[in-house]
Amino acid sequence: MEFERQESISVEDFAENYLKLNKPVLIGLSATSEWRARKEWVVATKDKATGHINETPNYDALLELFGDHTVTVAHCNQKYFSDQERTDMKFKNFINKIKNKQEGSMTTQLYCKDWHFVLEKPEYVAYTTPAQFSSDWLNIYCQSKPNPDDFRFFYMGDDRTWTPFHQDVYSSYSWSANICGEKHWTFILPGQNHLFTDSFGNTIYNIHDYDKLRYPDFEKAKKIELIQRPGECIFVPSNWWHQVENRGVTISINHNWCNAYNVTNIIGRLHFDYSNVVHALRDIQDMDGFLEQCQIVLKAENGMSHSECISFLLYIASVYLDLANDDESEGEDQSENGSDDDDYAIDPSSGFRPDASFSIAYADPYFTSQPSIIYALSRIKKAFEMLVDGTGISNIKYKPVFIPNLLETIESTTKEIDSVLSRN
Ligand SMILES: O=C(O)CCC(=O)C(=O)O
Ligand SMILES: [Fe+2]
Repeated sequence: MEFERQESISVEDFAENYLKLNKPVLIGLSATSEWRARKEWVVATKDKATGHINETPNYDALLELFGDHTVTVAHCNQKYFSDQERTDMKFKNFINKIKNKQEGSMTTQLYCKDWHFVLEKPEYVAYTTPAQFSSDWLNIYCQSKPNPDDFRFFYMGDDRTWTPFHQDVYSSYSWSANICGEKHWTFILPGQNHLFTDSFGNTIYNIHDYDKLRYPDFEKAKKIELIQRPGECIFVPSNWWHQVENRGVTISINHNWCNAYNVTNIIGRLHFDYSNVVHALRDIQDMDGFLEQCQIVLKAENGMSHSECISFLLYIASVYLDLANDDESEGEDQSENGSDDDDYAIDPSSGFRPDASFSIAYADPYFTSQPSIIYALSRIKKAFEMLVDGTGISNIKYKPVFIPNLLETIESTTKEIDSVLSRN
């Protein structure tokens, strides 16, 4: 299978052909051409050997911007469980290590990853999210929290740094834009997990160097490979396994995100991870508080408990219900800011601040059109159903527990969704 490339693509075509079909695509330079990061973080240099013009990091600009920040750096030659060993260091020390070896042929194998640079320096607007990726429920929700966090990252790695074989957190999508350097991506087509999973559930760490006795059939796996160049942007679909290698010092910006098209995958993954936790803790199944314990372990190992997932969905539901009701009451008297805060079905004890205006400002108009609102609400309803039924949990005897009142709030929110769906 060939990797698809689109020089530029409308939001609607992207939704129809890639979000809906959950297929990867590479978008050409159009998405990033105006970014400050593309203009200020790179310099054009002439390759001594070939005479070609290359884009390399503008170390001085990067040092001035971020030098004193602390970043997490992976040591790509040191395996740590299913990931790489990581340490914290000042960004300036990281840059100096990479810079000072430049004359030699060696690589430091150092890879600065998952750095929340927007949260740390919001006043420096390095980029704008391409419209195709702007229906981003995960980041909208994270930024609405009393202590906002996010899934917006800065990556910078020396030549030959790499990211082990994985699928993305929570079955989210990712988009990743290259600022300089090249990324070599390998995607394994969906439906082949059995080829890279052993009988204990362990998956391959490095697809270019793995134990052929343990994974004898992996060489038969169907894959797609792609080289991503500076300024190009890649869409990584939900649940697709992939590995990435950098060629040349490489900088990228990426988001993990989700929306109406993959929200049910988020629940499927939560239930898969939960089933594994129930299984891992099987020796204490008869203990009091077993189900609560499972939620604590689920949160610690996978980042999200059931209650948090529900709070996330309730928040997003409140945003879309507000949009739907605003639309409905167009022309009627509205409150000053055009929204009606009393309409939120969110549980106040969850501590989340409904702020529909944030999401409206953030998403491309295509994603807030009436058909998109209806589609989103129907997918949220489906996700609630899966949560309540325990769809995908391997041993339904151990249905997950939620914090008190969440079930009732799901019920009342579903009723509100139904009333919107029935009038459309
Ligand atoms: O760029 C990398 O090293 C990894 C990026 C990745 O895995 C992703 O964007 O999903
Ligand atoms: Fe990834």
